[in-house]
Amino acid sequence: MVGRVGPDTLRLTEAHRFPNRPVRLPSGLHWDVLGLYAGVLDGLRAAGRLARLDSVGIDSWAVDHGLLDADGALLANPVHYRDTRTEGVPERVWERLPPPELYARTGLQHAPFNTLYQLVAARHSAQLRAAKQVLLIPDLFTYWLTGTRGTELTNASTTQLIDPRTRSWSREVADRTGVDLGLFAPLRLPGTPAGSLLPAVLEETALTGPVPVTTVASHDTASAVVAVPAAAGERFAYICTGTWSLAGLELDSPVLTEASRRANFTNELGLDSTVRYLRNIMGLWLLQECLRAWGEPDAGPLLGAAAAAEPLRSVVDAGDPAFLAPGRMPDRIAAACRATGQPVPEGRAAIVRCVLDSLALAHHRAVEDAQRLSGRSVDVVRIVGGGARNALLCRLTADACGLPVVAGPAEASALGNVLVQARAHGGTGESLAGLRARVARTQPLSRYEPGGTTRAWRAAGQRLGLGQTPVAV
Ligand code: LRH
Repeated sequence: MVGRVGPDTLRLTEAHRFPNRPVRLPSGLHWDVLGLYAGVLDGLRAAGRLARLDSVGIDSWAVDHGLLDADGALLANPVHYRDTRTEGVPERVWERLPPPELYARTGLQHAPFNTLYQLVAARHSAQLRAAKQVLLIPDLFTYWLTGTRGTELTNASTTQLIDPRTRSWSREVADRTGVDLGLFAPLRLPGTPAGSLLPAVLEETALTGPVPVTTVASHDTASAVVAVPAAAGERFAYICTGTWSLAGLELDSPVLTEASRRANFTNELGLDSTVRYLRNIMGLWLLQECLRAWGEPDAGPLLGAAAAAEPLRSVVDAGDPAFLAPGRMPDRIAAACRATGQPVPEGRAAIVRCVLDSLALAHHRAVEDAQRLSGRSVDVVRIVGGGARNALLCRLTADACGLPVVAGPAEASALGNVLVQARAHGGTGESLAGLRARVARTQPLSRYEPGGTTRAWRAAGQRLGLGQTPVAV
């Protein structure tokens, strides 16, 4: 994406888009990280044809990482967080550090894919033994582009090795779980320089140097939250919808209570001392995997048919890790409906409706729980990310939450990314509220008023036994 940021402009132009196709090897599910890097180089080349680049910034999904050897070479293709190698690992970690203490120290949700569990799972592997450095995915790309190594803070906060109170590594957690913090490169803050494109990169991309690379909020969700177009002082919840739905509040300090742990809320770090207090919900992954199972039909007509389908006939728990791994999604949804004594959705439109109703229900529960657990109430729900384009999902979320939903921008991560770069280079020291005001002034937004009552949604939650806050380990 090429971003143009001026006093009254904030514009993205898509320079290049490429697929991100995980590859299953006998050894597990991997990212094709060289293929992705080739896509980044193609993107830079295409971007250079559109504009002179003042800065480059990289964000990606969280938790995953590459291992480098003593020469700085990548030891293997990074493992995908949807791989099953961490099965049974959290239980081993908890023998040394019980879940309540782990949460009190890191504030991180329990997810089997947290970097901590991945590193413990790999403990006896030849690769980890040979590794001299762990670089999170955006930091790995930054390293290849610039030759410099760092660990960006917002993404580091998803490792389960950061203390959200000190916004620094938790030596205690690392020592007690046997993780070597020396493997991580020094922490870097969004907005700080990360070097400039190497001569070989300039040559490969036909760019003219120097091109600075700027550390952004490199966790895609952190960048997306930067671009939530809330007004200063507004009481808002946000839902970043894409492959995942990340639903919660922006706070200025973490909530580390036992109730919060049991509700599986996470305290990830955001720009400028903020905390992203949120819950991970399976998100549009459920729909993407159904479409994949059906041979990738056009989603438009299916969503149209889903809008006309019977509402709330069957719902599934969109927070259930049973939906994490790829494959056979329509069958797994049918099985979940059967297991909860609900009708199995028949036909594609009914399945899509079940997915969207289930997501809206999970959004409602997350927004409600976040308010209760943090003691902060909200007047509006802001939906950003790809799901902001899904009118049915936005309308259902407004209905389920009983609150107005303001949807947009869809490309929130890219906007948050370029805004942090622009602030760093403009030297204006603009506040987060100021960055958001730019988004609000320049990006088209849609508003959805809630319809009906939230009673039907509560009843649907009860069908899943979700009347109460779910209890995580
Ligand atoms: C979304 C995301 C999310 C993480 C998950 C692994 O892309 O970064 O915030 O929990 O990927």
